Amino acid sequence: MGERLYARAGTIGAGAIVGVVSTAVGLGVAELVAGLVRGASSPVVPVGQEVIDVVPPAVKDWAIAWFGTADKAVLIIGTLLVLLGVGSLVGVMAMRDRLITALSISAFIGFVGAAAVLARPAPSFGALLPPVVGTVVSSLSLWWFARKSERNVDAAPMVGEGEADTSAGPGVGRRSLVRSVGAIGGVAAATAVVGRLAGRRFAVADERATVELPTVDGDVAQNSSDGPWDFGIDGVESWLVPTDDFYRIDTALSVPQVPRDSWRLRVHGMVERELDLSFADLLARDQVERHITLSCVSNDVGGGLVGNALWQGVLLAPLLEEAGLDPEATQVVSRSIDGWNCGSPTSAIMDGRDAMLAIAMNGEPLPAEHGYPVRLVVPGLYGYVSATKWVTEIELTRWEDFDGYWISRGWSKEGPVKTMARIDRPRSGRSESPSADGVVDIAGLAWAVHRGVSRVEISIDGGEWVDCELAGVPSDDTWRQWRYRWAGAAAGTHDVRVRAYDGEGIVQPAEPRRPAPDGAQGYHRVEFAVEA
Ligand SMILES: Nc1nc2c(c(=O)[nH]1)N[C@H]1C(S)=C(S)[C@@H](COP(=O)(O)O)O[C@H]1N2
Ligand SMILES: [Mo]
Repeated sequence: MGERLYARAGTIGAGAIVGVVSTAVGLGVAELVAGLVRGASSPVVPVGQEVIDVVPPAVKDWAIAWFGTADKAVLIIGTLLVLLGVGSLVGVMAMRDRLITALSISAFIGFVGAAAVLARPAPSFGALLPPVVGTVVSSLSLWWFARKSERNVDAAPMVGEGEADTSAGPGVGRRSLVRSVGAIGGVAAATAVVGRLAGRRFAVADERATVELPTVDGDVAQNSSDGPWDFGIDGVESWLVPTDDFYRIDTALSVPQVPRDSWRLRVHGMVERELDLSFADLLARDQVERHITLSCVSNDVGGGLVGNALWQGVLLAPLLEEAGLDPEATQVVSRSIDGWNCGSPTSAIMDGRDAMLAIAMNGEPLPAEHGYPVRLVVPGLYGYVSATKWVTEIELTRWEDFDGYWISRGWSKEGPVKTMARIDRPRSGRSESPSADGVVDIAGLAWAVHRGVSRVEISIDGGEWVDCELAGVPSDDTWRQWRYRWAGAAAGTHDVRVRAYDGEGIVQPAEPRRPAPDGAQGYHRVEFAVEA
């Protein structure tokens, strides 16, 4: 008889298991619904997304510092664990005669999920289905388990001589419970897997491969200075960063999947005539192709949140002219399908630089993570004030009338890219062996996007600043490789610092600063050893 689990007598374990499995089957069915209905997602995503949008910036910085780019996975797993934790408590209540309370809590959780969906920028009826159906299913499961244990309690006096492993006493017999839990758990897993597989239909990976990029008019290279653009030094990031290696930063917990046939761009606000463009309209316009270095304001000195790519697309300035922009419209606000937004100074967009609506990166349609089908790229501005991915809306307004996503979270409203230099080789803490001719290569990248890099200097072991050799660049909008061939390096430990000058000959500031609120600054310094 000791094998029996007595729910009434405080079998917390059984209640917790019932709660977990009921939560799981709700989530599994929600996943299935999400896989069947376009625009829907597992309720964990909108809830996690709300968490991202409401947590104070300090917490976000902490999460990024601890988990890096795995912060999103950690958030999803955390949300799931919280749900399962609450679910187990609810299960204990349900199995201890507190069914109404249990179902109320479960309904409340469902309500939170639905509210999170409604808080998203484009809520739809379909998107509400996963949390609603999921909650109903998990509540039914709870109710069913509770009834089952009750029935067993009622029946107890009569089944006293039944099989030992079923309900010969109050509560649910162990074997019966295990069987039911197994079955419901199986349903949870199966629905989740089928939902996941079915949901792949909505991914844009396949349709992306069928985009035929229009040909580009004119040359890629502008006012090209002599090559090579890449010295090809081992350990130094390549001048043109392969798309797969390109850094990714955004607040999107699940990458928006925007079919190009459904994509529209609305240009409105302080314009004479609104524009409403389709993807085909965009393809039909004059195409340009430009090398532009994109960088993130959160990048630390020496960090990797920066990259250079070849972007193809349509220049923004002629488009805004066509809409007849009001001269008093001092801000260009761009919005993404996922609700993220930012504002750039109209002056930066219209001053002749190659601000563009990009449709391709390195000769291929944008990958979903980098904004498929269309994103903005503005040379010289950090991404958080310019580079809207999955862009669907451009609104002309006044500078003081709107603050973008990161501005209300404490970041600077203006975000020109600061002059910065990075040492890629030697790596910090590594040792270098001099080449046959006794030379140690010191090399890296420097950028002052849109102003250009005119000079890079290094100082070895606190010595005099010496000029480095610069690679060529096609324009001022890209970063620039630099190198110094250090001859006669003595064996032992050394340190090297680097600094860059922009196109106007202004040296980058020496005083170290953290990224917030307007970008890190200071000289990158690396300690290394030279082998004998
Ligand atoms: N929709 C959307 N676009 C966005 C962001 C975002 O969070 N959501 N982040 C911006 C930031 S902070 C940067 S640095 C760049 C990064 O672009 P990448 O991921 O293609 O490198 O995208 C910008 N565009
Ligand atoms: Mo960024």
